[in-house]
Amino acid sequence: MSDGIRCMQLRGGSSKGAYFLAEDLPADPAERNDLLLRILGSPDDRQIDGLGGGHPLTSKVAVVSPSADAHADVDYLFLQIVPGRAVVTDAQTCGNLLAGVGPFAIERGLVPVTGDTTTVRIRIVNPSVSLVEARVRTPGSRVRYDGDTVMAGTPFPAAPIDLTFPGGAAPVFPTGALVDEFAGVAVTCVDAGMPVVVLCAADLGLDGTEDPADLESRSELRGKLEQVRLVAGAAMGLGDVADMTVPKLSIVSAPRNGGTVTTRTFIPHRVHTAIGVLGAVSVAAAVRTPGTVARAGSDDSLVRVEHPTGTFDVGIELDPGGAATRVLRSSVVRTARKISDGLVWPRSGKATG
Ligand code: NQM
Repeated sequence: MSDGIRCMQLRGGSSKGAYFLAEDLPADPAERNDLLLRILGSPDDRQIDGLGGGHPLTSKVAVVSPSADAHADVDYLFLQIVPGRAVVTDAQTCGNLLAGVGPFAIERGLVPVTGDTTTVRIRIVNPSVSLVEARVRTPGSRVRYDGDTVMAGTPFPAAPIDLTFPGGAAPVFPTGALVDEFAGVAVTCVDAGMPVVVLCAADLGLDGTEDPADLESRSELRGKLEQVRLVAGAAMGLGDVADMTVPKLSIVSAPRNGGTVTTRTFIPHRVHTAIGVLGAVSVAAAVRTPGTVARAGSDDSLVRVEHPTGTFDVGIELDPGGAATRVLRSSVVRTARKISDGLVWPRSGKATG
């Protein structure tokens, strides 16, 4: 592979990633991962020799292919390329990069435009949600990126992309309890598309509105959270999560700006400047279930999740049942924008060599 490789860069929601057709990458996962490490610039922590931006939110890959599933148009495989390490993980999906999958599939000719709005049915290959419908604005037979939708976590308005997730058969509380105590801290473990451990700010001696950089600088707090995460990950059925990017840790407190809840989210070692899409859906499921550490008041299907750079609105309908609660449907609005389309040249050799 000494030639350039076809690649499109898009901002998807409040993240940024490199999008590939599966046919443009090696079929063998080990070979593919090594190539992607070199394209993104890991294991250098600044990723100075690649496309990555030196932060988990800007070191992401989407691999898209036609789907064999009759209910989907395309398959979407998300890969987190870890900055600073030679690690590529498919243990989680990414609802932010998901926002760019519909536009990318249309641009690459995998899905025909069907009018002013084109619905792209996406099968998510990673755990733990499967089918998604993305409604992409396509006036004049082209993907429209410009628009007036303002999305917190992103400084410029763009065209809306509506994402609808059907519910799953599995309950959203994978430990079978609404509250567990791990490493002396009361938590709620929830997975409505993203495994998240929810903790109360007050239980950690926090106010809940701290800056991401402030939280990242507290080594004692980080040590405690990692202790909780390792035990919680095993209890959630994820096995040994030491080298995994899940579960995330969302610290909740009372809303400050008219929303439903305030969050600060470790993903899991850096602090998110906003909150992940499916991470927010998982928090919303906990917020609307009586008995969790995050329970907030009403049963309104709109949950307004405050985060460091604004508020993220999640629509969520639950089939209530305590620890057996299921999600019937959830929805969010995101935006995406094509940044570049062309060829990328990976660093030669082996990623770790
Ligand atoms: O939770 C970051 C992001 C994400 C993931 C992370 C995401 C999601 O904001 O669906 O989008 O939690 O690692 O891109």
